[in-house]
Amino acid sequence: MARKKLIIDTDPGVDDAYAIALALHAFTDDVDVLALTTMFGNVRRDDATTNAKLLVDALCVDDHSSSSSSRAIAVVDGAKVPLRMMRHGRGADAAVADDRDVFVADFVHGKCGFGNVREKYAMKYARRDDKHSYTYDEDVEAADYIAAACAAFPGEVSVLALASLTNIALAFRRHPSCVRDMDELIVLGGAFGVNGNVNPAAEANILGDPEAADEVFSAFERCLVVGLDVTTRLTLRGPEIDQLAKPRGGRQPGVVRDDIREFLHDATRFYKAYHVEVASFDGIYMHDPTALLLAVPRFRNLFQFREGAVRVVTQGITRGQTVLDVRGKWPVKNEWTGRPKCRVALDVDVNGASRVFHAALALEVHER
Ligand SMILES: [Ca+2]
Repeated sequence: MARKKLIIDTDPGVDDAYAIALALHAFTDDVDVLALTTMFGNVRRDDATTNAKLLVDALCVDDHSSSSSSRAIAVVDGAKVPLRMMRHGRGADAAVADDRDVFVADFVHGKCGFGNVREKYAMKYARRDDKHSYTYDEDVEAADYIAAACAAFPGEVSVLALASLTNIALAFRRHPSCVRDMDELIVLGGAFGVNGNVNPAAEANILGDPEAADEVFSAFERCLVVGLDVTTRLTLRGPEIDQLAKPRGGRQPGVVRDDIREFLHDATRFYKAYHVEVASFDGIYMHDPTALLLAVPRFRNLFQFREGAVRVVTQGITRGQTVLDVRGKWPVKNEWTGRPKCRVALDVDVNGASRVFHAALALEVHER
């Protein structure tokens, strides 16, 4: 089967780094990563871009077989602020806006987004010859890149959205044909039958830009969504994270390289400490990697879906809440009527998905 062309829209971020490492080292037979498009979220947009460049250089270092692609991966700047902070409807200022007031989750991921170890690994993976594994053009913006890539291969390019949906909403606003040209949109976000992770109502990615999320869910037909109902059930525990520091030796297909496992181990320390402190949980949730599993067709049977229109609350105390219409039929028309149906993952084969993660990260398996 042909590899799925994938753009990863991301705010790296420790769990973004896991997902991108898996995409570029472990699932290379399944996905062909065209680009990392960046945006605010776990960190400010400029840090997100710096981190995306570091990830591509680290993951695709001189071993071309480990890269998912024979061509360079594009790193593309996206939105610095959510839609409501932009002065223009089509977000002409999206990539240059003043982002001093944007909320970022640096208390979860460390100031740099990689648990305060970015500088160490930036030095390790620095390219002295200035030959990078990524391409970067400061004049190209994520929303336009996404639309152009989808137009170049109509029906073939999917987007894995690991952050807020600002870039996607702008792509649809500026380039309406993108709604037709994009293959699938896989969204990490929302909480359907459980509390949020920022407050009882809202999950972080959706709360980062509720207006964008509601626009995207209301516009696009081929949307797969996975939120906290599922992602909080897939974890790496302390002892499993410790194993990442132990080299497994050699470069095996389908497995993340040892030096990257070591990087993930180091970057996770700060992120794990947050989970220990806030949730008394010695481990981390595999939010972003779970969304990547959903993007890979052979892993889709690990999930159980419900289908229905999704709306996002944009006002009041439940701002950012995601509400899925599983009933579909109502006696009178409502705000969900006639909207596209998303496929929302609400349950997961925990052992099956954990086995996939363990194998890809070369961890010894302990059945739960
Ligand atoms: Ca993310």
